Amino acid sequence: MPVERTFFMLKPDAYEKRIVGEIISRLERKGLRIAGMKLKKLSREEAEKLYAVHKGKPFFEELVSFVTRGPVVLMVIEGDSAISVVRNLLGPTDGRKAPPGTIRGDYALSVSENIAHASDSPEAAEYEISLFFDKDELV
Ligand code: IDP
Ligand code: MG
Repeated sequence: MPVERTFFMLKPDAYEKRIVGEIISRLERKGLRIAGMKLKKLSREEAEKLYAVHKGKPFFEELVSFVTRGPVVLMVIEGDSAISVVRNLLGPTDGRKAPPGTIRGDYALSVSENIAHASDSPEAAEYEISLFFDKDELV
């Protein structure tokens, strides 16, 4: 099993609900390791870069204004098959349909405000990590 790094972001709704620690605990309890972490309020430009693949979709503006409305926690998570493992822990996009036991299934009731983001492929992970972390900021 390959050791991978994935980009994980706790969105402003997680920060507002004071569940940042709880969600990070779930990742650690799984056996994943924190390789990088920052608390930051994203600029519009940063949000547009992170969600560049969604530019032009009907929810794009709502998404950018949501993820820029308050602080987010930017993280690099490392472990065996971390990209797919973290996506599976997070659960499907729509919190109303996400199964119990997943992060979104347990904490989200919305398709837009759904607690966290995680990279969905090795290419996305590399791009998303590079948006927010220099090499010397990862341990
Ligand atoms: P993902 O976060 O599960 O990978 P994506 O389809 O990549 O889901 O969408 C990115 C983000 O855009 C979602 O996490 C959610 O915040 C928002 N989003 C996706 N689809 C909708 C929608 O239909 N309405 C409103 N927001 C949406
Ligand atoms: Mg996505």
